[in-house]
Amino acid sequence: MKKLLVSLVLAATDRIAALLGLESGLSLTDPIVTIQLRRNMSTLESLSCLRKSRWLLVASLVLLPQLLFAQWTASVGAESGDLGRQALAFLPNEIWIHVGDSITWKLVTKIEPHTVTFLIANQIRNPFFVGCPGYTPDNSPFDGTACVSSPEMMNGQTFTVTFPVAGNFKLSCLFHENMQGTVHVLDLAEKLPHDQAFYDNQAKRDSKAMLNDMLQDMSKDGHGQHQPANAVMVGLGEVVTTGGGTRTLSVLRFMHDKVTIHKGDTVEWTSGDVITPHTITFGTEPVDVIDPSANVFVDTDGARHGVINATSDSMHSGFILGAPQDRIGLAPAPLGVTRFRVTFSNPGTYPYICALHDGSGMRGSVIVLP
Ligand SMILES: [Cu+2]
Repeated sequence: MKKLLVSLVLAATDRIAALLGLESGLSLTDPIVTIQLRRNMSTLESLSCLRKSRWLLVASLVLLPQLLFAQWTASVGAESGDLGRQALAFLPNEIWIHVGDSITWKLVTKIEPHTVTFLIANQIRNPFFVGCPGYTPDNSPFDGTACVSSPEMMNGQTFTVTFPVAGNFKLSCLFHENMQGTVHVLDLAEKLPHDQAFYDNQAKRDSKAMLNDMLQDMSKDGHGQHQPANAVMVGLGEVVTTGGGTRTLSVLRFMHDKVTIHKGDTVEWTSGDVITPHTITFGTEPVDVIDPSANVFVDTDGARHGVINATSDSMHSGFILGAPQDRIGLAPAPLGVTRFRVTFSNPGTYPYICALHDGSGMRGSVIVLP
């Protein structure tokens, strides 16, 4: 029993000695061994200190950015309860931050998609389905040298961008041309003009103001050539600007959504929006919503026109949209297709939709009396 205990103690001593970097077989009471032990013990202590400080370093690397660099938030888009009014806007659309800060944009619209996109200077703007080309991951840094873009987003989705260098950067939505913002990235030594609470209030106030804006119903003016009773204004749009760029209010509705005419009469739809295209679509929705269906021809004044003979007929206007703005240094913008006409040969009820916005309730009907 005693022998067993001794051998166990010796084995344990060897194990400890090995752990402390001592050769097996040396006595722990040996003076040289004691010195070596002390030295090794202090190495161990400093190792454990180092380990502790390494953890501190790791913790500080994780925590410090959160302490040093601010995380800002902004919202994208706003809409009325019936989804008919869309504020195509970054809210706020101008924000001042420090180098290293990041901004998280949150999409608050249920029906209208947007992107959060930072194009680089002189980059040709792509449609939303092309992106940068492609899309960058969440938390991408933007320093002005490479494009950063979220994919199509809506309904509570978020996208965060960090800003590692100072500068003034333009923010765009690839869906909506007049939906811009500016991010001013200042050096740490510079004072920021506003805090998060300021931007939250501004976003709330501006989205309310945009959605409650009283737009003039242009359809009441008519244009003299056609009966106002047969005229339908297609959407209404208004572009407004702030110091951070433009933004748009779009009303996704047919203004006189029920029109009653007699057989042989023509109904005329006119675009009231310069940013958001719409369609007038009877019957089956086509795969290509941009172009008109084959049974549509063009009047001499440039308006598209079709003849519907039966309630079972399908007809699609293609996009109708106000002409784009001219810019100095560029060729004049084309007139654009702003009108669509349909002549109804027979009585009946003819429901139609906007193929882009029927989900938000953009529908109408034409009642044709004998
Ligand atoms: Cu529409």
